[in-house]
Amino acid sequence: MFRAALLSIIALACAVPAQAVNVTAIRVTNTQGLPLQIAELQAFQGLINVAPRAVATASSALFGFTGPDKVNDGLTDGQPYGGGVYISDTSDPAPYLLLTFSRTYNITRLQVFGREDCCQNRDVFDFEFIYHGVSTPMGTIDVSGQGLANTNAMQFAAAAVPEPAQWALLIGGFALTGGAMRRRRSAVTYA
Ligand SMILES: [Ca+2]
Repeated sequence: MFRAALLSIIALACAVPAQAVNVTAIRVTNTQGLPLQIAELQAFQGLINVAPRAVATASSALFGFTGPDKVNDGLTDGQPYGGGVYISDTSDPAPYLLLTFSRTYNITRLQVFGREDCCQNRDVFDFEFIYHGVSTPMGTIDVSGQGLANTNAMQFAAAAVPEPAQWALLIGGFALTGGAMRRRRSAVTYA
């Protein structure tokens, strides 16, 4: 019985990853209700920037400027008139940008590059991590006071995403638990 309980605990520990940094999408808004302007958003899993693997969409785009795909094109250039910055439409009442991944990533670091030519007071961003439709506010990255550095970042603790070997252990744990329970029931039946 003790063994079955222990296996159940191991199975649960493997099955419940800390979901705060497990991400299927990232949503960005402007904290002050100002237009959203982003030169580049980087989302790291370990040392790898996985943001370019996402599809970028937005609530609106300012006519004549570049679209949301500029936020994950791998270029940190912050000059909008050179086509380097995504800017939301100035009449958009609640602009947002969404990076949507085709699989789960374990994001450990966000870094955002702001606009360089002007209006850096707008460069304050709120982030939400979305995991299969469930949204978690992750905090703010303030780039507004960074001057020429034009970038700031936020770090997260790595979470355990079950790897294939862990899933095998998990399934094996359930099988053993089930087997132990069946044996126990059998013993009662035939005593
Ligand atoms: Ca860019």
